Amino acid sequence: MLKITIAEFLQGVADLHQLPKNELKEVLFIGRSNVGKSSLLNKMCNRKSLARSSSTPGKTREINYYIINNEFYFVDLPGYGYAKVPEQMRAGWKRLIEDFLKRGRPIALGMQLIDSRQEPTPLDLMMMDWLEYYEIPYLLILTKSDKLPVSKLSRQLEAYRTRFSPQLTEGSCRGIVPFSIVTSDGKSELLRLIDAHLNQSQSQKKEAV
Ligand SMILES: Nc1nc2c(ncn2[C@@H]2O[C@H](COP(=O)(O)OP(=O)(O)OP(=O)(O)O)[C@@H](O)[C@H]2O)c(=O)[nH]1
Ligand SMILES: [Mg+2]
Repeated sequence: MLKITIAEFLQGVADLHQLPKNELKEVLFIGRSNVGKSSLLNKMCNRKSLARSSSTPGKTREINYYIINNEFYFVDLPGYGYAKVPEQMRAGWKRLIEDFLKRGRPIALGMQLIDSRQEPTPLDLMMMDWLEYYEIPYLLILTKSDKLPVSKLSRQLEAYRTRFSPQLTEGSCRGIVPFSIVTSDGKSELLRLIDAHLNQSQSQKKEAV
């Protein structure tokens, strides 16, 4: 299983010209503001505040690159869907993410985070459509699983599996994993899945347009 021994913040990217030039594989953290992206990243690295996690939604504005084990990147994408963000900024977010995905970077895995207590938002579904379109393998991660009673969580998981069964069977979705920073639910499974995708060849990936 993957063991994360070194994790360092590399850089924040606001303009895509600043993207790292080397070819290290990338694992993306995607989701709306406050869903738990930075918390998940910290938990995977056993660090308290490597990625700033805050109770002020919408704080992460840049694409934040972390270099892991000097081997691959964790890429924390800016959160979306925060109601108080001005329209202009929302359009900027959309352009940044879409341009980023279009570049055909060596993305080993996308991690699409959704709050386990909620339904996917229209922007979550749009992100999943983009991941499908670019044939980027991804996981749905149901965050904050500690906030649901076990029976409700398993019902929710079943509902997600049913709803997204086309993506799971014919698309790029590689699994649905409940996760919690409180109970560590899902942590070892995620480490295993990240490891597996980092070691998979890129050959089946569609060429970016
Ligand atoms: N109970 C519980 N709280 C969590 C969990 N994961 C995150 N949180 C809390 O949710 C809040 C938001 O977490 P962040 O990790 O900052 O969310 P984010 O997706 O990085 O948000 P932005 O950077 O604004 O896009 C924080 O107060 C976290 O402590 C979890 O598994 N369980
Ligand atoms: Mg964050």
